[in-house]
Amino acid sequence: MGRKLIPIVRIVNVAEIGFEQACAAVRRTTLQDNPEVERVVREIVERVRTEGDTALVELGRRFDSPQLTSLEVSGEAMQQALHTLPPALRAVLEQAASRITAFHEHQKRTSWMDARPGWVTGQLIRPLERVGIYVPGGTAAYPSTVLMTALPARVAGVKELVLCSPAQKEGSVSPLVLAAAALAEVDRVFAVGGAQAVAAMALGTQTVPSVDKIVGPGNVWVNTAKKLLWGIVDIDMLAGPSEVCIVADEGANAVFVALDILTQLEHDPACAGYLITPSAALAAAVASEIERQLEHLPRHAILRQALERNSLLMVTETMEQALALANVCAPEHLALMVREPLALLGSVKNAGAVLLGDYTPQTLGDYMAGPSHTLPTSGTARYASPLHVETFLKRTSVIYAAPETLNPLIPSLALLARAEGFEAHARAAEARQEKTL
Ligand code: HSO
Ligand code: ZN
Repeated sequence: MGRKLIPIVRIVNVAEIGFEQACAAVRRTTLQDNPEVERVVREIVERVRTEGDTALVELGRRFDSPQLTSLEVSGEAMQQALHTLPPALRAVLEQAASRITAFHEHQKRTSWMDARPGWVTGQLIRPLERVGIYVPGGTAAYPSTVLMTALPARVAGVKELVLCSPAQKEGSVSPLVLAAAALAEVDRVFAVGGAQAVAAMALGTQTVPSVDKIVGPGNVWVNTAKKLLWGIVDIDMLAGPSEVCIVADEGANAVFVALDILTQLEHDPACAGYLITPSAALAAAVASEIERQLEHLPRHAILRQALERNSLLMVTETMEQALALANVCAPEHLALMVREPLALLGSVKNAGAVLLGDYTPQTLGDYMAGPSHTLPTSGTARYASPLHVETFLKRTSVIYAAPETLNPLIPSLALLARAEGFEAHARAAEARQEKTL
């Protein structure tokens, strides 16, 4: 039988390699600049800018489907996709949708005013007018991603939602994606993928309208385009390949750990999976469980690459060290498969989402729990947050002063203005001095 002599999954010991090396091993580098990708993306952006739809059709036929004819998917086709969905699947999407909406309702914010006699400061909170959602295609279809991006935007009150997703072989967007778009009341869908989709939504073409913000995960081309076009358009984040880091104790179930790692790795060869545990026995059990499961999974070719390239089982000296390494990793998903997960929650600093305990599989977070599965990856959880309602809101500051409130501040304003060398600033304040007496 074809037993592999070389193990696919690596186990390393922090005691052997040292803490610094261990940190380096769990740091992701997928967002590093790639000049060659940038050069190609710049060319695509320029083509979309100058040729508009012509470029979208030509690039779409070349990269996505030679059958591509129409860039926009009709509203009837979206409704049709929803109505031909198997009823059980539709019910599940609806169930997910209502949980996602309910979760995000908690995040709603309204304008606020600190109003005192003669004085108001505050903030207007307004939804973005038009948002573009990118939904990846490739080897999978992502109706769940449609819900996880469109519904928080709907809760925020975004007026118009457009969506781009690459054409499948048959020449149009996946019917599952269309059905989810219809369910989430996305206004318009375009069969456009990759960097050209981001360029189209940022710059606008004859068919694709320009938007105020582009959200959603994507491959390196999509993320590079988002990075290059940021400023012309806002972006949510650079959401790259899925990642999971599992911190587990000796009581964890090796089958659960193995399957949760495989869950996030099956998306793409660039995905990453880590187990960090003080238990050498658990690491060994998980390694053999992963190898055992691997051959029976349909996406084993992808899994094998992700395991070989970006995955690691790490044995630490203590649980504290395991958590310290998880914070260095700053993974998209952190699972705490320990006996008392709540006791460790306080030590979590950097993670897109934390899943607690043995019975919170990655699958639940990816589909049903409620929080968006569009999460910061590649260590950006050091500073970034999940896609949430605020992603689709902006703030405008409000300031009002009555004469009697302004008056005592005028000397201070004038002093500071002159210190900065701004005479007009000073005089604009002084001109309002109340001449009393
Ligand atoms: N794991 C992905 C989300 C997803 N999983 C969609 C299945 N479908 C985010 O990292
Ligand atoms: Zn997933």
